[in-house]
Amino acid sequence: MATPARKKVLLMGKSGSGKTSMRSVIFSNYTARDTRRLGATIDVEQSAVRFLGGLVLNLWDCGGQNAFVDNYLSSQKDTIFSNVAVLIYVFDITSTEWEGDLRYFEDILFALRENSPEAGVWVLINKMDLVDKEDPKRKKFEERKNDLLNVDNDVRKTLKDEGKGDNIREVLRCFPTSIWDESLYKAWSSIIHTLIPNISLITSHLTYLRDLCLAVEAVLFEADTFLVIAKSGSPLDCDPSDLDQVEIENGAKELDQQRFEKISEIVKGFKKTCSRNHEQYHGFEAKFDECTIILEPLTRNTYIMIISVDPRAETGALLYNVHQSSSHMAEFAAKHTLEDHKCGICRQNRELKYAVQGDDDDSIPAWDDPRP
Ligand SMILES: Nc1nc2c(ncn2[C@@H]2O[C@H](COP(=O)(O)OP(=O)(O)OP(=O)(O)O)[C@@H](O)[C@H]2O)c(=O)[nH]1
Ligand SMILES: [Mg+2]
Repeated sequence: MATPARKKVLLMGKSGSGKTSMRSVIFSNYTARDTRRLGATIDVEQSAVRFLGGLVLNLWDCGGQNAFVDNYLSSQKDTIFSNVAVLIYVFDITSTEWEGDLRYFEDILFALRENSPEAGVWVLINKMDLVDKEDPKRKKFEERKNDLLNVDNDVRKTLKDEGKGDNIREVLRCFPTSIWDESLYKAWSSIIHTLIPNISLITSHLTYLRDLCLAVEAVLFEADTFLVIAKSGSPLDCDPSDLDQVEIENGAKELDQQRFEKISEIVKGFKKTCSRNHEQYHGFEAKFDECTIILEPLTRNTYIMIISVDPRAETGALLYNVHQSSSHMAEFAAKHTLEDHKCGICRQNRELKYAVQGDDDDSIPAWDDPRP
């Protein structure tokens, strides 16, 4: 039986910052309102989320009360901080104890960088909805982000001086979030995107499919969470200067940068309404004067959205292309080397390895199964 790629994800931050709320909205179909019922997390709550065939996230939701954190940093240090793929650290923007919060964060960062130097670090400054009215330009967020980057630099420098900091990956990334809007999806999509094996290959296939359909955008969503996994053209979080030709010609720079996350939030909400009414959400097609859109299951665990502005585009033709590509899209990342694949994109990328850290099992499953 093939072993999936397991990634340990630590979810940490002071009590009440919103860790369990986020987890519940993204992975357990809670609404933001439902999270008001959540109690404080006792010690560590572990859960495994199967996320596309080849990737399983082991989420460690670490209760943030001081007594628990003190244990994480002492008796449980090795258990908590070893083999971590990603640390997601959540702050409450309304906290009145910022200096203290920073000190805790610094201690956690030291423990992480020492035990899992290659782990990615994502900081989510949460509850932005509570301050956005009084601080629309988000000055407070920027100040806090700078403080965090300084802490990260200090930690690196100290570890380097001690001869320990050689493998530390890129600097931490910081997102403003609220469980009440699409910013939560934006942050989590960016995190998950970096964890998916062969994401560049998925992106190049999406781009190929977009061009084949004479479309302007093709976007991949995970079926349960509706997080954006990848999009055609340029990388998910790229600078406007890295957009590809089709995106530039179609004015992607001027479009709402949160457009896909908004769709995630809307469709997720719609799916919930459907299931409350004992209906199942299957897909969506729309033809307007200026564009045609489909949002269809692509593989067992993904949906694809294709947007075309070509007046000749028929939804039936777009659907046909999606159905035809489904099984190959599901299969291509199954192997360590893509040499024997007939697909031109796979052949071009034949050196590309199925990059699963510490896992050299040849029988790793494909990144997803074909459509049922
Ligand atoms: N306004 C607002 N409230 C939020 C947000 N995120 C979480 N909350 C609320 O914050 C409270 C605490 O959230 P939890 O998710 O339980 O906090 P936690 O970080 O898991 O806390 P511990 O388990 O004690 O570590 C809940 O009442 C949530 O509804 C947010 O983005 N905005
Ligand atoms: Mg909790």
